[in-house]
Amino acid sequence: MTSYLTGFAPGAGRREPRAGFTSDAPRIELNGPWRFHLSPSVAEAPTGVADPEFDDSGWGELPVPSLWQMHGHGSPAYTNVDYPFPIEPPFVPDENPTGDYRRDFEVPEGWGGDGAAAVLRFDGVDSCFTAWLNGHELGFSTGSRLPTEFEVTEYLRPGRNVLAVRVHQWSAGSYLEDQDMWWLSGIFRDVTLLARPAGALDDFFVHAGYDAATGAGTLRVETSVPARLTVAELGLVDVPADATHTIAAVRPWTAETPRLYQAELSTAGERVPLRIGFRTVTVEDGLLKVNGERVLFRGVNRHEWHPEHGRALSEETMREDILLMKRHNINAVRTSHYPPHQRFLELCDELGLWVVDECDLETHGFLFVDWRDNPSDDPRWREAYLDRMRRTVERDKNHPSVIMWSLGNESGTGRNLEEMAAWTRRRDPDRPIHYEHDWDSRYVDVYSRMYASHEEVDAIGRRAEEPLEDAGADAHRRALPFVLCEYAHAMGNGPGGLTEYQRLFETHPRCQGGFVWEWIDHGIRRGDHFAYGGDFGEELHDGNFVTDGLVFPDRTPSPGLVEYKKVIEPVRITAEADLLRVTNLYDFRDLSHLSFGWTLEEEGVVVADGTLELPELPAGASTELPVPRLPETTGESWLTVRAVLAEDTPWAPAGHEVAWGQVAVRPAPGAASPATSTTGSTPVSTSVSTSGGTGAAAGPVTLGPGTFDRLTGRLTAIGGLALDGPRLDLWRAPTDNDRGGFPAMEKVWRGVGLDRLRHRVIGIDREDGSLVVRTRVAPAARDIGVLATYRWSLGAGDRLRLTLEVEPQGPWQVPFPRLGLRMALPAWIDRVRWFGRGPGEAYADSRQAARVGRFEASVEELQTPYVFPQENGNRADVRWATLTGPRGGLRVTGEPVFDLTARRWTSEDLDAAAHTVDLVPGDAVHVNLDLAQHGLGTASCGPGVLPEHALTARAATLTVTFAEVAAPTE
Ligand code: IPT
Repeated sequence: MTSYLTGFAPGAGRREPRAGFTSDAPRIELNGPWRFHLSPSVAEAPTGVADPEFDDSGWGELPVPSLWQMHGHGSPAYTNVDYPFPIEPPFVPDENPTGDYRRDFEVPEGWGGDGAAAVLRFDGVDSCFTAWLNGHELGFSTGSRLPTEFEVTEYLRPGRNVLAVRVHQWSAGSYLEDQDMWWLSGIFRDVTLLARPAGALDDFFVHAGYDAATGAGTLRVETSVPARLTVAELGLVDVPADATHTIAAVRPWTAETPRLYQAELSTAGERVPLRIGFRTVTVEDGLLKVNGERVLFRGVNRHEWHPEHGRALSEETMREDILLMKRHNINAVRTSHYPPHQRFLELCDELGLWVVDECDLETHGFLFVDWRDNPSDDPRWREAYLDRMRRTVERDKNHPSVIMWSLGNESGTGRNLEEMAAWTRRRDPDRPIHYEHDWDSRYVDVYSRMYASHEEVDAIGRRAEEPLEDAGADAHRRALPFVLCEYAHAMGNGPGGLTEYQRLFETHPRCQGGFVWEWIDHGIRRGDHFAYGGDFGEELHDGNFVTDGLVFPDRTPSPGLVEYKKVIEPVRITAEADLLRVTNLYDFRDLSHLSFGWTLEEEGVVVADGTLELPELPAGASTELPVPRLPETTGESWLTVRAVLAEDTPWAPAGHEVAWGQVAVRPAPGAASPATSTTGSTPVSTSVSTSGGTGAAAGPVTLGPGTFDRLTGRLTAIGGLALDGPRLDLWRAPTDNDRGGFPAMEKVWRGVGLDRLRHRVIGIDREDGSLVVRTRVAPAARDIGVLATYRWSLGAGDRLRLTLEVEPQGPWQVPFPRLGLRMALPAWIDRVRWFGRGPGEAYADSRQAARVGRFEASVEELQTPYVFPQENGNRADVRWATLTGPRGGLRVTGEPVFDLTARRWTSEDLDAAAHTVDLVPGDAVHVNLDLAQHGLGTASCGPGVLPEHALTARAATLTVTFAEVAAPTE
């Protein structure tokens, strides 16, 4: 009965794949509540469900489209590469959750007109289903994210019709759907009944090319039945569709300028509105070109995700994704790893994004059995592979945004992939073919890799990569353009190193950019936090590897996205001597859609502003402008130049910031002078040494406003502000990137005991009016350590000045996670104001987006809620900060700068937490004042921290001063 579940055939009874389109022909939407019943196995599923008279009154309801695990039936499960069932293709487990769906619907008499046919369309069902209309079996289908159509003319009747659908979680098709995402099931895209009037158009293929040399467009629409074409704007009125029409001058379609022409195809039976974009994609001179120009992908990999609905997305959510992408300077999407909902591609056509449309295919789990029996090279699966590719290409072939086909992801190599490529090339010679796992690039048009290091990308950019053994294959690949179809794994805090990649893409024409992995965290909303792999009791899972996006599950941009936006900005504003340099990094357009303004800030306060006039600047060009005349300032001053949208666009309002640059026009006046009180006007009240073990009877030690513990030498109060004074801190709650890589930095750090350092006081002495506390900080069981010397003195204005001197001892072979001070302030502290980089967090290798300015935030707002808690929230290059509350607070000033973190829990709490809800405010605000932190890198999948961003263990000095801030007077 269910042999189709474990057969190699991709389906039966289905219509031939064809273009996805809507027309004026009648249609009946079958979305909405359906009757639903879930059985734990096929054997336990009810019988007779196809019978129109079947009694489903005992069943519940489930919305279509949706995924049943997102509605409390069964549970989501997450694995990345692992198949969650034994690898014995094509067999699947007996425990195969099976969902029965039923609904009825009315069809009006004479629907569709005389001689009309009817087609039932499923846009996506995960993973395998059979459908019955009025008791008649229509067929079955696999290919979860691909459309299936059944001819239902002979079974449809006027009046009440009953549709039954049985969906299985597992099928042979599941072996081809091992994408890194939640395993979820059900009818998750639209279901529609389409009338096909007599003489209706079954399929069509728009060929709309652009000749960059002449500006001419050519248009031909292949149609399944003779059709007429009208593009009024181009003077084409009711011309034969399937003939080549040359239009002397058209405006081309690009992702930057998504010009679409409204058109209409008509046949005897129907009218189809079309939107045509003229563009030509080629691989020439070793480069991928659109309309004759090399393009640079500032891309992301996009899975379809919503924290409550899973992969069943509303149009609103799709639009939100694209608006967010456009607003963050992203110009390209790889539809990892399956064709998206069709509406998404329509929106890409309209709003402008380059799309690499990827087939619904991945067999990655065969990696763990050395690719034995990989379906990609097994002729029994040939039909299923070709079926998936045909359904992808046929559905999406009319989208100008789709500029490349991708065969799938991580499926090894083999004949079936090769055949997919060959079929695609025949069917659509106008789009290049992509497939990453074919490292030799034998059947693709673009050399693609994932997570290659900067060094390797540089070599590839110079066409100096390691040669392939076969000289012919090597020559072929070396002549291809290069893209990183995945890079910069955006898991947790990071990615670091984006700037260095971008520099390579801008240096080597062959390197045409890449697609950050990935767009969104696939966290599932659970009460007040987001769940990830393992949270649903899965016996096998890959934890939080599923939350690795540039936006959080609720689509709040993460700092990684903000950084990416800055790194890939299409306009670069820099300064050289007294000149501003503006470079147009668009591939096609000039800058006339932007207006340029500047502000001068002194100590972060705006003191002047103005606008800049730019000469016409074509794509790729740059210009120099004199720095505007600026008023005299005395404090540290920065000129910020911004490029904003001059007018509203469909994706952002006028005023939206596209790019910016900052120039220091006046440095900070000389750093605060060192201690002024060496004369002893406010002497240290006593000098003690712990060595003699002098009793605790004597009072505390004081220095100016500072009170110190006589045994530990730690500051316990400044004036009336009680605190847990600063001491050396080297530890940070490991980031996902610290936890990845071979070896993982986290392991290395824990291995040497950096998470369990102990402090031993060597001596507390008075030296020239200073209080000097010497300590040694080291972990148990190791002989490495750090000498930490705290020199406290009095600075100007009775400020307490601290110089921390750090000197590593012993064979340190690991970088420090961080190097600085930690302290604890009373819990009533709630506001932080600072002059430094902001407004967001910044780290050594992810700091382009943080500009110098004056910022303010609550302690809560300083936290970045990474789905899996980890180090976050660092504010860089802080000149001064105040941490205050209703009772006053503390002012910290750097000499010259420090990095600042403030949170209501410790790094240890962060380290121990598994979900954001585990972080509970304690009875203090914990503050880190750092000289530096180790970079972030992207080792959760990819290269680690570049050497220039590593925090090598070395002797170092950090100087900061502290002053109490008085309570505000009412
Ligand atoms: C790569 C996959 O293509 C992608 O789907 C995702 O799993 C990503 O890794 C990590 O999040 S494959 C990896 C083994 C390089």
